[in-house]
Amino acid sequence: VRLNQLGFYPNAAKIAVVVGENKGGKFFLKSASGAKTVYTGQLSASKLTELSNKPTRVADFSQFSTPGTYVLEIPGVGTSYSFEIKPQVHQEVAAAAIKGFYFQRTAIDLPEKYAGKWHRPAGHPDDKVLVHASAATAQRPTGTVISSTKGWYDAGDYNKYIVNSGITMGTLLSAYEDFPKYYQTQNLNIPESQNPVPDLLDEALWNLRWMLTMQDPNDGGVYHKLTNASFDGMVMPDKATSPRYVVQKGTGAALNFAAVMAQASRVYKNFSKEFPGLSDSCLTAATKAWAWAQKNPNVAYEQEEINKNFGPDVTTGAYGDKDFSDEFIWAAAELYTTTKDESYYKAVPMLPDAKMPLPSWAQVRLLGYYTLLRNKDHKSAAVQKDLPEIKKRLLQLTDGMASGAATGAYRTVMGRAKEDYIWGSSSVAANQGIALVQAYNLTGNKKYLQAALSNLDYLLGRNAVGYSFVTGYGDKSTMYPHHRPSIADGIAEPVPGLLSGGTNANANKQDKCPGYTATAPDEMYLDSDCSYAANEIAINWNAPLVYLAGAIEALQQQ
Ligand code: 9MR
Repeated sequence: VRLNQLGFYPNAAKIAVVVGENKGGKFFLKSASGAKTVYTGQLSASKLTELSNKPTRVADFSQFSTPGTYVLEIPGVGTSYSFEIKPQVHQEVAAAAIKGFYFQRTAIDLPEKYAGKWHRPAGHPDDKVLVHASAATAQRPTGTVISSTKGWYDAGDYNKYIVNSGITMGTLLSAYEDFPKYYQTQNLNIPESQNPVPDLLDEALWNLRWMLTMQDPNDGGVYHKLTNASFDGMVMPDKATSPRYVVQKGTGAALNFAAVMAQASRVYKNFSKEFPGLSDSCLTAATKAWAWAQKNPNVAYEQEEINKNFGPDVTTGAYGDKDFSDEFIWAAAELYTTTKDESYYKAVPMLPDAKMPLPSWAQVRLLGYYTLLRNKDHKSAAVQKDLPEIKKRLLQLTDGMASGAATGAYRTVMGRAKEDYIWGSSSVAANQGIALVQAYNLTGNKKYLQAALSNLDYLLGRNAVGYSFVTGYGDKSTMYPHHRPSIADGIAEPVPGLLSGGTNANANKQDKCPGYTATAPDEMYLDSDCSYAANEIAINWNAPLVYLAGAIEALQQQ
């Protein structure tokens, strides 16, 4: 019995999916003890979809709305985990997903007071980082020592990548821009919780401060990443002490940086009392990086090429995007929105084709479109002309998602096509959810919100493998993520609030971890720390979870 293992809002859809052969039949919603039946319903006829190799039946008890703790009983199949029906049913997981970033902090002790049993000493101060030969300039020759401290670990590894920080920060800052009231009162129990700034923005600032150090003040260019030469073993952060490098500057890094800094300048301007000068510094940094990218519009980070020419060889994550048309769109949209200077908008083909590609680290076009849609105060005639078209395209995209949810094996938007099950597919589900929330914000049409909720249900257990992909949340959740601290700390439970990359149709071929048994794309998942292609965690996956869970909580009364 597959369902959101946390539960349901009283007035929203409530769906469970029963996997197996049986036809039809009744289901019973019972009080948690099993003593009392509170609702009886009819399972849908079983259905075999192309993607899933198992037939499924649907138990829909949306009509039942009384708060409480319940189980679902399916005769001949079994009983579900117990779950709740209540308001704010995702409040804790929404907060935990942000707290997950606190656990990823470099360069600071995580004391028990904030980190509970996952407390640990600081790792990677990054106050003595070497300029790699690939990044050498006259002012900063090979081996120059720079300080590039703070920031989050990218994922299960200990490196810091500008490109991936881009979409992560953009998504978190957008969560705040879309739902400022919701975040105003949230308390995450982090070191900065006592200041008047929303904890989400305090947490994001930890990474923003690092990003600022990745710009070379001499030319405005931005280093692609701060990294070891090769991945660390499965050890705690403070035990991983090999030399760290900043590597070649690139167009992707410069534009991701420019976009984030321009957005941050806007967001932190409201907190100039707490952070004097920050907003201005961000904007200056953004314009310098933009200028660098104008002069260097096509510098890709090609790791193999770099290793042919420079040493030491760098073999960590590449984030090797080669197409920067979408990064230009995003950076232009942010710079225009913050400065109101139309020349940024006009510098780039903003609607190069009719595509609406779902956001990922390599594809950030929609982040720019979301920003244009959410900021209503447009003086630019060029923007005013394009906006109706952008809105139309977004609604086309999300209409397809919303109608698709009704036909899938698990009645989620996620999994309409095999292509959804890629490396980090959990972020596909979450980013589909964000697109749907954007559509809801534009139209007020609840069908978008319901469809978005179906993907939160997916992430929390209504999926073919029956896992909640969020560590620490759900009866059967990811326990052995490819996440060095979770494995090395000797604590049974993984660090909480982290989103596993999840089901990945090619994971068995990519990480070759023994133990995969799946035959269908929606079942290729293994809860093992060696399955890095299906069970790593990453900041660019957690961020859309933060957005989706927070948005659903903020909008739950709608
Ligand atoms: O998220 C990335 C995914 O899209 C790629 O297919 C994969 C292989 O290149 O890399 C993923 O990113 C990893 C990064 O390179 C290093 N840190 C961990 C990231 C998540 O697995």
